[in-house]
Amino acid sequence: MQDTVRIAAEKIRKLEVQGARNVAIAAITAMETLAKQTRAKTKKEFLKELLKAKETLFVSRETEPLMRNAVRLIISQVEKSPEKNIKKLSETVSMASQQFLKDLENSKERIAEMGARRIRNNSTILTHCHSSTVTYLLKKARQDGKAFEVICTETRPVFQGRITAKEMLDLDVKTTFIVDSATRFFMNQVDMVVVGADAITSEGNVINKIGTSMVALMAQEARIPFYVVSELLKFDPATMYGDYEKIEERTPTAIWKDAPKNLNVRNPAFDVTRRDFIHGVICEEGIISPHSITEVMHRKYPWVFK
Ligand code: RUB
Repeated sequence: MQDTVRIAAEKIRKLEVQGARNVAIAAITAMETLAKQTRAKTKKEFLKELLKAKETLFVSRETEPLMRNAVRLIISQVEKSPEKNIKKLSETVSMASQQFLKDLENSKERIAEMGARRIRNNSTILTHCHSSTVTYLLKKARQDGKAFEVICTETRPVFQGRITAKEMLDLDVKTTFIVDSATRFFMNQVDMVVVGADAITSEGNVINKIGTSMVALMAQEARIPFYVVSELLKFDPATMYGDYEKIEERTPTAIWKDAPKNLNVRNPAFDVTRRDFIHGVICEEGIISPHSITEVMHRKYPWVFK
């Protein structure tokens, strides 16, 4: 029964599923399938299965609070339910999963709508890595008739920038592809930087693909607005209570396959951009200051803190 979850977790771990949204969607879908296929006889057994799945999914990628918030919410619905019938409890999982996915989709639409208004006609936008939320926003801006150019960083070592570049070309957007280290060279040709997020802390700092904080630093130096485009549920409540967001470190062979023996090759997947570098967070509640993130979360998603 846990096979579905194990397969999903493996795909997430191996980066066959990429980007925080897609990771969360894959995890939610796996939980729903697990609940549908369950052979549990009692609520206790059913919950045990769900908690085991949670453990497997959580270790697949460490820096993914959207997935963790989703899985925690789904399990809490079962815990709270007075129902003992397994079929009914399985339906509870389905309903919670479908609702979460629907809300996630609505957030994406709202983010794109508001964010697209910030894209100026004939401007140049720089983005780092591949964020499906960012590319959807750019697609919306295009559909709204805005003309703009995009500069994509290649995003070593996995080259997610290539996904972004291809998506932009499909939208007929003039696109320039650069190595990560050329970002400063091009920064003075840019009107705005937009990046996605994997995690947002209680202090309003943002964790995104490695190199994002460097791009933010360069944007600040050049006085270019730097926006984070993110669903609020990438907020990690654990950071509120003292925990640091864990930064996933990936295999060194992704950087240098046959590196000399004794060479210390490090491959952190994400870094932290301090809130002071962030012009605004474009989220489903509007374009907000990173300073207000905890307050907004308390208002919009109080269950996250429970
Ligand atoms: C992807 C990445 C993306 C965020 C946001 O890293 O850092 O910017 O996950 O993406 P990786 P989205 O490729 O290592 O998963 O907006 O699609 O959630």
